Amino acid sequence: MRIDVVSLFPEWIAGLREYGVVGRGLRESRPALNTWNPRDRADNASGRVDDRPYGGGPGMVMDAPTLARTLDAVAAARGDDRAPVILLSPQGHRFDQAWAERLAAGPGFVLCCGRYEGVDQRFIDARVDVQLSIGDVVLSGGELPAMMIIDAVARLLDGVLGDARSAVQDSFSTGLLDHPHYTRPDAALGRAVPEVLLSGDHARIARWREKQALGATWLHRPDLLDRLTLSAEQERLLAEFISERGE
Ligand code: 4FV
Repeated sequence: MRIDVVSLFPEWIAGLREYGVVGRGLRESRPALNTWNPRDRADNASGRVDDRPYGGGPGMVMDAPTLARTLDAVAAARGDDRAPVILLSPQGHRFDQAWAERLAAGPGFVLCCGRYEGVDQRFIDARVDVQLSIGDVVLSGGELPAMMIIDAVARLLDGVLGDARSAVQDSFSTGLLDHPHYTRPDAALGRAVPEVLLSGDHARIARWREKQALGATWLHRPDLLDRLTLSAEQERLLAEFISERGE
């Protein structure tokens, strides 16, 4: 897989290679990461890539021709222009685990990071396939959302996570929030580890974890439960969790 990122701060994006399991994956081209600075294709000596908004108003807008020239260079380098072009913007679809799995299953993609007030609408209309948002918040640029997407996708690729089971058992991959996690020491902050986790009975442990994941989702993200059809066993576990809470 190959990911290309268009950003005025390519070194910031490239910094992903330095950290953690995703950094190691990127160093091993899992996925291959390439960055492109639109300034390199500005049509003026000062490397200007933005201008004042037509119709007036505050701030600046990134111009369409410079971004389009940059995408032309990306397509030439990729040897194909079929990779989806994704603009990070508050107007986009909400990025989630399903999007991460969808993108991880594909040949790769191009991420465009806006800055200033945004990009000229004609670039979006002519060259952007999909807009993605990390949430209803206004950031100063698309770089952080782009890095989130690279991280979420890379960790789904074979060989990136130490133990592939981690990704499978991730929150949201099951549609549920994750169960609680414990590690040594077995007494910490005046609290013990749930006995079942010390039992060595893997069936009981799996059942306890499923119940906790259902319970946590019921407590903190009931909207996720609405999207799921629980099995009879899951319904029983959730009812048990709720009754044990004395609710
Ligand atoms: C954003 C978001 C976001 C808006 C104008 C960049 C900024 C500036 N991107 N999810 N929320 N982008 O706030 O993806 O150009």
